[in-house]
Amino acid sequence: MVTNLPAEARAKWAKYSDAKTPEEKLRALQEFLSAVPKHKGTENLVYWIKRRMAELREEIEERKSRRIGGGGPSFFIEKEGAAQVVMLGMSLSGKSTLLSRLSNAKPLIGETPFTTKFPVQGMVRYEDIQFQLIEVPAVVKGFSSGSVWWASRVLGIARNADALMLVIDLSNNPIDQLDTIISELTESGIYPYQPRGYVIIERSKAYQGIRIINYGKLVNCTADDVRKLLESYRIFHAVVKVYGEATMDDVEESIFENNTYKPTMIVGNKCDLVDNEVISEFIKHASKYPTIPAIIASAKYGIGLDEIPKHIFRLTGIIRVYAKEPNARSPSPKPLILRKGATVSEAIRHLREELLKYFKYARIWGPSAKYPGERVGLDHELMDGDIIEVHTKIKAI
Ligand SMILES: Nc1nc2c(ncn2[C@@H]2O[C@H](COP(=O)(O)OP(=O)(O)OP(=O)(O)O)[C@@H](O)[C@H]2O)c(=O)[nH]1
Ligand SMILES: [Mg+2]
Repeated sequence: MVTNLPAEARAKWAKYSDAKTPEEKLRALQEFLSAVPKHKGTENLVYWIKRRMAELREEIEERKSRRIGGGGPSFFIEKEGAAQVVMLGMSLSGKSTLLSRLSNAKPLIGETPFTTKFPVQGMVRYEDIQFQLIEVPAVVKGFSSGSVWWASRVLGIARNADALMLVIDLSNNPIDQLDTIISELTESGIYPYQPRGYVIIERSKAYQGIRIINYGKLVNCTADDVRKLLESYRIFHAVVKVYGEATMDDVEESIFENNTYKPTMIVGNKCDLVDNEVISEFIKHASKYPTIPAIIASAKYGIGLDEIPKHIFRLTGIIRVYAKEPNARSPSPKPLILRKGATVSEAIRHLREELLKYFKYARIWGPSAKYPGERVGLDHELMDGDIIEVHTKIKAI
């Protein structure tokens, strides 16, 4: 990007970052835009600001109409279940059919394009947990530049999801469909695969100064350059996490909250309509995106669908941990939902935060325990299927 913004613009950006309501954000962004010089280096930024402003205007409108009109169809969907997965695909690719097969939802299935005009959600069961699966109105070419009125709303939902499912009609130029959807997403700053390098900035007054954590490494810049850049945007308290090989551009992109990575899977649907050659060509092409798993299915005839919930589970990186009271014979049947890498202390935070104060040790049964009932501390890393028993310094709190 390399924007070289003047100090005035950087200060205006700080105002936007501090804004709370969509109205305040819109006003601050308008001011920021007028302070941004227009040249080649700021083209992307200006484009992004305008898109964000359009989204904010829609959000404001939507809130108003919900207040006035009550419960009509809406693009706002509350998260439910262990994770939210959004289905993206061209019209007629079979999203509604797939949703009705995998979940309790009863969406309208049509032979004419653009049958689904508003998001529809359903719950998908996987063993003892449920995922929320959302069908959104179809993706079309030019989505990332707002070619249709629902584009920015759909992209907003995708940006907010835990994972994405790209639904492709194998009987209709599947390779083209896949490449189009992926390029519309990446153009919008939503990466369905891990980008070469990216940076996440977590801002909080609770942090002392700017701390840089290198999971990957900075390229062509130093930690000090990053600190200076952040300070010029009046960011003084933050943790900066660097993944892969990240440049100063990646740091700047992340200041503008531009890019995000979503774990993604592909469903090649309508396999009943094509021969093996089409399928193997599609699979070969999909493997160009190495971190995106692809499965072949027919929603209409129920082929390949059993695999999908397991794939969703893997994508989201969820682990299930079962809490057990000391002396109880069996753990709670309802798992705590945590993410890969979660430790005992995170499990306790989900269970009952105040137990942390009185924590003495925990006992673990299951995949992460060296032996059944292993005694561990707060930093012990948990795994899917573990049982945890928390022991405190004072009894019965
Ligand atoms: N042969 C075959 N037809 C399918 C399959 N899945 C869906 N269809 C048909 O494809 C058409 C479109 O299906 P929908 O599920 O409504 O497609 P959609 O992606 O939700 O479409 P929009 O809501 O318009 O974006 C319908 O006629 C379905 O019966 C499949 O696996 N095989
Ligand atoms: Mg549909």
